[in-house]
Amino acid sequence: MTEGSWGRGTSFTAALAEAAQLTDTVIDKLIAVPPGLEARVFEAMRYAALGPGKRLRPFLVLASSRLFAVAQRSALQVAAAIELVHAYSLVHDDLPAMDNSDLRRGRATCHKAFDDATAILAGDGLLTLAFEVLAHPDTHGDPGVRCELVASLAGAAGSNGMVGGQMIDLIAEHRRDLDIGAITRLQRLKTGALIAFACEAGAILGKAPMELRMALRGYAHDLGLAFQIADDLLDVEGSAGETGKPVGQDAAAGKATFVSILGIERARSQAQLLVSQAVRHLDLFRERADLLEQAARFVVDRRA
Ligand code: GRG
Repeated sequence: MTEGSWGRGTSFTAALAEAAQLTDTVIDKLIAVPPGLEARVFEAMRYAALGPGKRLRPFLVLASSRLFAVAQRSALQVAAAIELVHAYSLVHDDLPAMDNSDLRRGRATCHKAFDDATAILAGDGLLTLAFEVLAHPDTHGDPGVRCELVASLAGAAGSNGMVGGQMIDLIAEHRRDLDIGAITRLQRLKTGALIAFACEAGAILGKAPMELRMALRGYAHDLGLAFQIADDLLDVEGSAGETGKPVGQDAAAGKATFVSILGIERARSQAQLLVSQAVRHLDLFRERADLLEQAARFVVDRRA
């Protein structure tokens, strides 16, 4: 990014906190509660999008934008858009028809705080708002770039990405015979695709050469899988106090995960291997990618 306080030596923790604060300021303005009866859905959207959370995807958008000197205003619009899509996915994932969870981010899930129908509408509102944001001239002066952002996020979030991954996940709940290849594909779609969009967003905004965009895609691929293995490990080793959501659910449901297939130790070393691989993809950017390197290490060391 061209502005902001991420100078040389900024720690990942400070950068993540700043990304969260800047993105929340944008989202706060985007979801203003109107006076009419429809106010309830806006309140539910705010509850979902502005609740506690790491804002890792916005951070990745800002960090990749920094590599290509993208204007901060542009990067923040995309950071907000991806967080809106992420928030929608969590709201719908928690619904009784899906994971049926009461707890998310250490507090009541959206459908528990409001009701099922409002939560469905809030998810729909968040998803569609994300594309409105990307299509807005504030996001980039070049309509070609805006179109590419819209198409890329739609690809990552839709049935060839997150929605497809969620479908496989729902089917997988009743199948214990999924092998490591099938689980890897499921997770690449369900969580990896959105993470990949976040990492490539800076290259799209900065009209970067394909070689650099591919390097970020490689990084994102390994990062996404490492993130998911860490999530599976937290489900086994973490506590609801740390993660803010119920733990032990995968094992209780007899679901095939990286941990159920590989075991704890091999899953942990596989995650570390993926982090090393992810970092190697950043070689082309040298020290300019230091925050992305720290992010890869954070993803496997996190406790929430
Ligand atoms: C409903 C279409 C649809 C998709 C849902 C993302 C997802 C697909 C489900 C969430 C379930 C889950 C626990 C997935 C594992 C990885 C993941 C996305 C964890 C939550 O992301 P974090 O850790 O959450 O970035 P915070 O709260 O920090 O934003």
